[in-house]
Amino acid sequence: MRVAVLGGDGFVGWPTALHLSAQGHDVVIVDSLVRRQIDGELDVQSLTPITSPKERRDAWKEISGRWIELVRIDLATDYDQLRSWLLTWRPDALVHLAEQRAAPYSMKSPRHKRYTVDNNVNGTHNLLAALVETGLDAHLVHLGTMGVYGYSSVGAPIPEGYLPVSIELPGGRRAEQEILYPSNPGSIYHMTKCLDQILFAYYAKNDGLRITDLHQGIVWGTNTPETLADERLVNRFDYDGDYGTVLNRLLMQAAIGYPLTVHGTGGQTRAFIHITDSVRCIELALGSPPAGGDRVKIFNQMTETHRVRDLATLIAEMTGAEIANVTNPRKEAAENDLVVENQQFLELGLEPTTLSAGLLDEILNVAKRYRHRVDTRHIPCVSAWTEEIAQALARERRPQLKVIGGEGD
Ligand code: USQ
Repeated sequence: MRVAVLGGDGFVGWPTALHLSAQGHDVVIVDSLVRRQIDGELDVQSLTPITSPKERRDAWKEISGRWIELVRIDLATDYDQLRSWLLTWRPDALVHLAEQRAAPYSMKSPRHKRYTVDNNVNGTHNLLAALVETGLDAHLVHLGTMGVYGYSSVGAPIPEGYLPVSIELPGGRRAEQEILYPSNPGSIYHMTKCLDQILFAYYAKNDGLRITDLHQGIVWGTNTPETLADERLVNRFDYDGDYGTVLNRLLMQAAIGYPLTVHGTGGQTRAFIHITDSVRCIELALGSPPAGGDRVKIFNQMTETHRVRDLATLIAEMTGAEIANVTNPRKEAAENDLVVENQQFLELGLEPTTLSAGLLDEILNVAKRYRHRVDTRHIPCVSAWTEEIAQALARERRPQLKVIGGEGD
């Protein structure tokens, strides 16, 4: 299959491009490389030393004999370039990860809010419009988020995208329907993924586009079998307060002797998936496309749920790290339960990689190896959801780095 990975330079995109290439697909990365620019804007770097786009693709060629082309297009702004590239390359499938994916980054300022909406919504819409204009019948697989649902399950499992409802009609009869599960975004970033859902529903209905939306939980881990094949292929590991996600952050903090930053009581329950499973799910979704005219196919891409404080306790027990309950910069439920259906991927053959101590150790080791690259000023999450929270954060004393021994402890 000819597969384009849009956003293929990013945290999920890069291992996805490698995995699909290893499976024998013809892969091209389409990316504006903006994520590397944002590292510059925030003055942070990935914990792991990622190589340049050219060097990592050269290394892959050396190892696998397979070449991955890179096409620099900004989906949100370069519509004509996108359309002519589609007509030239004629992909069978597109994996769309080319969106600004950090909730804290999307909440930093009005500029960041506007950038996230402009980039994500225009990029997605340009892609849909270009598919219709070019008449290509490519399968579009989009990386959505579990966050479109909000995180409360009202005791019932969150279904895979569609909720059956029964509506009372005049005269006492009832109409049965399936509707998109009600959106309940918790940040501007999550809101853009809710808007994407409406765009997809419309284009599938009106133009018969074949679309799959993957509602993914929090990804943990850093390496996949392909990124482990050579140091130059190493994947990103974001640890900073904007792009770092909770489990990887807590492991990095434990590795350097920084108190584990639990927001509030840590009662937030979230869905998780290991990076290897994330990549495997994308492969499975590509192999199981909807037919033209079908409604959008929606999968819940997660394998387990955990409460933040339970993760912190587990890591503290493993490593002796301290836990710091800090002011939560977000406006979110302090405590929630979460039950999620993920039957579709299990039926397609996904064998979940769950959070076993062995794998946590592996990530701890990555973090220990590169701890000299951590800039502790960038660890706290300082992007506040409201002005009131920003003021509370400004009054708070930050956790301090505990001095620990040298390499190898
Ligand atoms: N949290 C802490 N301490 C930290 C960092 C986070 O307690 O040091 C808490 C947050 O307050 C939140 C939870 O951990 O309650 C998850 O935060 P996160 O930064 O790990 O995840 P989130 O912002 O939700 O976003 C991440 C990805 C996003 C993806 C989403 C899936 O960045 O691209 O869509 O996970 S989900 O969370 O299921 O919506």
